[in-house]
Amino acid sequence: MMKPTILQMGAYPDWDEAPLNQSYDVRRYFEAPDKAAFLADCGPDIRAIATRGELGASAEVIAACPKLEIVSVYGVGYDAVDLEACRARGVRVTNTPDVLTGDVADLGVAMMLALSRGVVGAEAWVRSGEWADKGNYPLQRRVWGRRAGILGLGRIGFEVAKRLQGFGMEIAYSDIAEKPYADGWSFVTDPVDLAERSDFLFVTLAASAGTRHIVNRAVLDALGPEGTLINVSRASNIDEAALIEALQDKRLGAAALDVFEGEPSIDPRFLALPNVLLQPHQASGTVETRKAMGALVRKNLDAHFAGDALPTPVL
Ligand code: 8YV
Repeated sequence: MMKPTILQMGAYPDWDEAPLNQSYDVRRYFEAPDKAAFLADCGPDIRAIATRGELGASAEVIAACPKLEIVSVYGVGYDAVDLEACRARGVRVTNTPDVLTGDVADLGVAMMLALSRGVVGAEAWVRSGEWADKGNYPLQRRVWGRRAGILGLGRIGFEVAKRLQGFGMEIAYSDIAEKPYADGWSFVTDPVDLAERSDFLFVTLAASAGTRHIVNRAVLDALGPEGTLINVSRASNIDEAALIEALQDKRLGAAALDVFEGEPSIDPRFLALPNVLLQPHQASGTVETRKAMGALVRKNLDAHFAGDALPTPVL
């Protein structure tokens, strides 16, 4: 039987490349020097797109693949997939929820601890010899017992909150509705109110057109000069220009960010800020989780081509 032809939007680890190539005739979009010519050549044969959360599949790519049946996303976020274009054509979409939840929550909490306790700067203090030359590292800020706000109490927000409970933190959250599983955590409807009552504001919302810049100047000002913003969701949830200004003006205390507009190129103004912790979109980046994500991408593709129910459908 002929292998279905699939379009691969970005690189995967070797342990995913091998089985993918075994089952499918894989066309590597990300390696093509001339993307338009590449699509014009192989687009008519493509039956599936295998992509990554941040790469998605644009309306243009989808339109270039008239026989497209399914888009399988390596990631829980599918905001970069043009869902309208898929819906209009009856193209199925899948993602990789659940398998990455714990790791994303872990990194969010690690970022809070690292930033608040100055872990990165303190390590540099030891290595540079400043400890011996200048004495003790400047005092930092406590985490345990302080106030946390969770913007978006979905799977990831819930796991963050559970972890923060272990630090004896006071927890509040915002979401479209009160969650029955948020036992003992305060529900706050307005993100500005949530920020006002938070020392650490975690952004754990699934991104969509409706959540774009939900963290705006008003939210940042409510979080204030003693507050810290932590984003492990998508850059589009935050007004990045307003964030940079608030950090520069010290109207906002600090920010720990795993995602950026236009990543992997980031706004160079971030690099000049002392009050930020910058991460290279690596919240789901453990061997264990990435193996589970790759397996789920293939399970969805395999189920589709076998005519079985999709394990984790979005559309
Ligand atoms: C990945 C992600 O970093 O789950 C998501 O939505 O963005 C990530 O887990 C990404 O898809 C890997 O490239």
